[in-house]
Amino acid sequence: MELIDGKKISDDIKKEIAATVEQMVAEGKKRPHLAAILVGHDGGSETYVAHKVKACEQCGFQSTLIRYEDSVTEEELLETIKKLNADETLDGFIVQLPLPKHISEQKIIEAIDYRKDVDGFHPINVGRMSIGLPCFLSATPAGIIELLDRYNIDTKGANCVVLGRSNIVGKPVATLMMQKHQPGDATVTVCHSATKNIKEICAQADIIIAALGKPGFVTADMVKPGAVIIDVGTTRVPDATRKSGFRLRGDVDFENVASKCSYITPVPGGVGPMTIVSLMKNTLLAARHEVYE
Ligand code: L34
Repeated sequence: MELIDGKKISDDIKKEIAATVEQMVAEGKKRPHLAAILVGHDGGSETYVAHKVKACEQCGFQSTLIRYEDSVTEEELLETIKKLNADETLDGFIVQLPLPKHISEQKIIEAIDYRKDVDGFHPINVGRMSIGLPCFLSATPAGIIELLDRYNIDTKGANCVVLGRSNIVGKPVATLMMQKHQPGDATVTVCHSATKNIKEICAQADIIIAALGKPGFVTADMVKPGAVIIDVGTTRVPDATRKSGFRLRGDVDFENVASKCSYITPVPGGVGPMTIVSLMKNTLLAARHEVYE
């Protein structure tokens, strides 16, 4: 079994990006600039956005964090998005999800100018991705593809089972895994809460991408010997032995699955850091106008 080291790969990529940025600055160009809108104080969102701000620093980007309380109205957010769309100093921005129930996430996503949508959540980017056109790829799926690529994992013709059908991970990663080139070219099955025989389907898989948010869901009996396991879950579970009071658990029963597979991503240190670095890659692409005018 080989551990897929997302932390190391993401550090390598950040260095590559930083070198490119210094070259841009030496040529008199401005530093890439990313803004993030964070609503409320969800522990996970606070951590992820803090990681994004820190990654901007490491890449030599300018960053702006805009915070609102949970009580912010949809109108206020839409107004801010309008300003960010028009702000020429800004290359891209994101609105960290989830949002409070009284705000329509879809309405917010669709208000973002797709040329600044470095999350790749706008229907134009999603649609372009699904037919293989240049676009901003959403960060978690792009990070997973990058890991498979950097570890030279052969995906052509592989049976790939995706667990979960969310718009931000399950659906797009399934789309990318079936695209007609490496990494991709896989036979993809998407399983979700209504799937029958989920254990049997997983047991046939050469690659399992688990993105359901159910800690320890993928158990050893569901894993074919030699399979590749990508664990997207990062659920906070109570842990009295930790200072924070919780620890992170993936969707895979790592202790029992690890010895059975060929490659596995740890939690933390697997897909999470790749999500952050994929956002940095998109921001660089936006600053260099490499996807859209
Ligand atoms: N708009 N909302 C928007 N864009 C995104 O790309 C996200 N996502 C998901 C949730 N909402 C979003 C993230 O940023 C998930 N996500 C994310 C980002 C980073 C990490 C995990 C999820 C991450 O860094 N995980 C670390 C551990 C972090 C910790 O200590 O809690 C890891 O090593 O897995």
